[in-house]
Amino acid sequence: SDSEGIRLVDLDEGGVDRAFRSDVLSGLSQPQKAIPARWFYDERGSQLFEDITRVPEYYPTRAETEILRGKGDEFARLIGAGRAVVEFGSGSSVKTPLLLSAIAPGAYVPLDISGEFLRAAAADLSAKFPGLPVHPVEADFTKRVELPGAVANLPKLGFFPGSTIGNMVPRTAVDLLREMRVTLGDGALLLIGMDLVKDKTVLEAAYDDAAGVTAAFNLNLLTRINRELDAAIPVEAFQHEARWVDTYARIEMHLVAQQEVNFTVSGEQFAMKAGETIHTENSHKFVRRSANTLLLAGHWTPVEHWTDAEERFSLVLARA
Ligand code: AVJ
Repeated sequence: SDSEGIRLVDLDEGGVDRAFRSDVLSGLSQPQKAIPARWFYDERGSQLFEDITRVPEYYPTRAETEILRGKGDEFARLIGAGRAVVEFGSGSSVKTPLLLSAIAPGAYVPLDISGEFLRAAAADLSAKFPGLPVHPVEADFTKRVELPGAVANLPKLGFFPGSTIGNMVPRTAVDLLREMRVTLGDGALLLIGMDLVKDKTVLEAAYDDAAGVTAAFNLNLLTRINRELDAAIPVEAFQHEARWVDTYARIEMHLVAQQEVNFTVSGEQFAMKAGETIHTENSHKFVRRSANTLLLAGHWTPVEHWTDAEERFSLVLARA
């Protein structure tokens, strides 16, 4: 592909991901320690996330898939045929084929920061949809993206499933939506997954399953830091916590120190008191109106909301 040989990951002389190290060191230096959720997804973390989508308490993936399976006729009616589907963060998932079968697209453009994921997803989709032009783009979709010339004259449908938008605080989410609006151009549509506010016990269970898969996912971040950033964090001294914070309408995941802990990361020293936490993820939840407000602030006009039968999750269609 055109992007072959371009590295989006900036490694230092020792092979350390500079952005990872700087996010961890600055995040651990704040009064409320915090590490961005994007760093969960090393190989083990990506596997654990896939496992999360199968635990009984974690409903979002099943609910969104139910919508994609059930609303195909309405997607076809409101989206129409011939659009270039631009997927932000190409999942090699079951979701994309469901959308593509419903709407008869003119092209498929998966965007991902990981060339490896990207090529796997592109190969998978090409095999399932022979004749569909597939143009993978290795890109950081949180920034403005230049789409391939081959789709310049096709109207676009942005596809951003999974409620990944919920991992961003509103101001960052709005920035991203505005960049997507510029990337996709006039006449574009956006189909975006947004998880819905619901009973706090259901939400907290979804992020703290009984089998401990989400706990392992959260704790794996510490294991990754130890391996990649020459650190010696005692992982056993931390416990996973998922808490609903109503003011922000979000689930927060934290790693809670069970005792006083002292450790080094890349030669820098850190100390935590018993009960002190590292904030590792936000997962914002929406109601119909808050979803609309976020989209409007992001320069998108809501067109339609679809939910699963239990109204746990929504797919929202918006127009530029
Ligand atoms: C990345 C948005 C799909 O916030 O629900 C799952 C990640 N974290 N369990 C979410 C996640 C803990 C997830 N998404």
